[in-house]
Amino acid sequence: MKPVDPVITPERIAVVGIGGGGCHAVSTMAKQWEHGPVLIAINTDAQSLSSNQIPRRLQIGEKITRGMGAGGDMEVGRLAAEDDFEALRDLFREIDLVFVVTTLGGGTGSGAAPIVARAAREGGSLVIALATLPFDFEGTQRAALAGKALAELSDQADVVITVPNQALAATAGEGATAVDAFQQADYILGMGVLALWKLLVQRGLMNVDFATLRTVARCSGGFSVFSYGEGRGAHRTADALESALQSPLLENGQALAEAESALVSILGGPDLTLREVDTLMAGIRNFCRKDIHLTMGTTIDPLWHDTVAVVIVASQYWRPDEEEEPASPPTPEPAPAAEGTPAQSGKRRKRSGTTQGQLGFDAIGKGIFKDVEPTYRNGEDLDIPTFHRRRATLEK
Ligand SMILES: Nc1nc2c(ncn2[C@@H]2O[C@H](COP(=O)(O)OP(=O)(O)OP(=O)(O)O)[C@@H](O)[C@H]2O)c(=O)[nH]1
Ligand SMILES: [Mg+2]
Repeated sequence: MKPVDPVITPERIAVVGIGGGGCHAVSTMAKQWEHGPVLIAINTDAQSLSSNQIPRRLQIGEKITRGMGAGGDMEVGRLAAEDDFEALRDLFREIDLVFVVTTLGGGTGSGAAPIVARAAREGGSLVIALATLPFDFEGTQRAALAGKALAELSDQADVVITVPNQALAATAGEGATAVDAFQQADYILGMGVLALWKLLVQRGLMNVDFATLRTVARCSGGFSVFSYGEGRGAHRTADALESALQSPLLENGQALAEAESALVSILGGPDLTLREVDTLMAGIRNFCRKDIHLTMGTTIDPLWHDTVAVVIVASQYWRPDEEEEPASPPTPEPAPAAEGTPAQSGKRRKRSGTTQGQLGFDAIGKGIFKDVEPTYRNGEDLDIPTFHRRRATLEK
């Protein structure tokens, strides 16, 4: 296969951490890769921001929060971002693709991330958000707040990849300490982002160009999940495949089985063989619906010698007929949205069958699991589609 010239450079990609957890995850990414996208930390909390090692940092909402954080109030986070909307827009002037990384459940990430996504989209960037959801033990209030934020974020970003902290922690293994679990969480978030930007900028067996990523992002509905697996040595392909497919992040494969579309990124060293790529793809296809819209790419990096990694982004929908509405003129100082009403962006897509905050889950049945015995775990019927179960617990 002929390598394709990259069409986007790392300087035109930004990874933005928002709020305490988001900034922490992005500072971990800074250690994971050397020559990558522009990394930016955004927070209301001046102290937390000053201890972050990322060179590009933006404190928002100084007037409202006095640098003290949003105190778990997403309205404060939203107002903080709206107050500094111009500064946010400036961040994205030369940027084509923005990864918004945030940990929902607090005030800053939950309130500010949708506004940051809007600032990026109004500047013409494609916006892919990775948003963690609170641990179960954090309680229903945080879960509800995260659900509200998720609905708003999904209205502003092209794609929102939800990553439940509970599932992230489970990938760290049973005996893992809280510190281990957070480190593992940040590592996996970083690998998810890395696998996507590398596809665009680094030559591989098969590259995905920016136009393709844009199409995938815009057609694959608002809600996506992702998983990561890696392997080393003789059984690297089988190990990577198994851990990606069985990941708690994909509900042990079920989210992929239900997905209408998926993007697969394979990372390997120069020793990666076509047979291995073939094995990985066949293994993934076996898990999917027959009519899935599958996009894949492979990145070769000398640093990945003897190692194979696979990232799967599985999306609930594939809607090739999505129409882009013309962008309305940017609004430098948008009026604050009424409570519970996601702010309007200048560039909206028509989402057939789905309106803001009303997710079209009711029409979904058990899909390919409709004829099998129900499987219960932690009180949940695992044969009800993952996307449905997840969103059903998140109130707007
Ligand atoms: N994966 C991960 N999740 C985190 C981390 N820190 C916090 N969280 C999660 O993120 C949620 C929000 O916490 P923060 O990110 O600290 O909140 P914030 O956005 O800074 O908001 P305020 O502190 O209220 O201004 C929590 O409920 C946790 O579920 C982290 O380092 N990694
Ligand atoms: Mg904070």
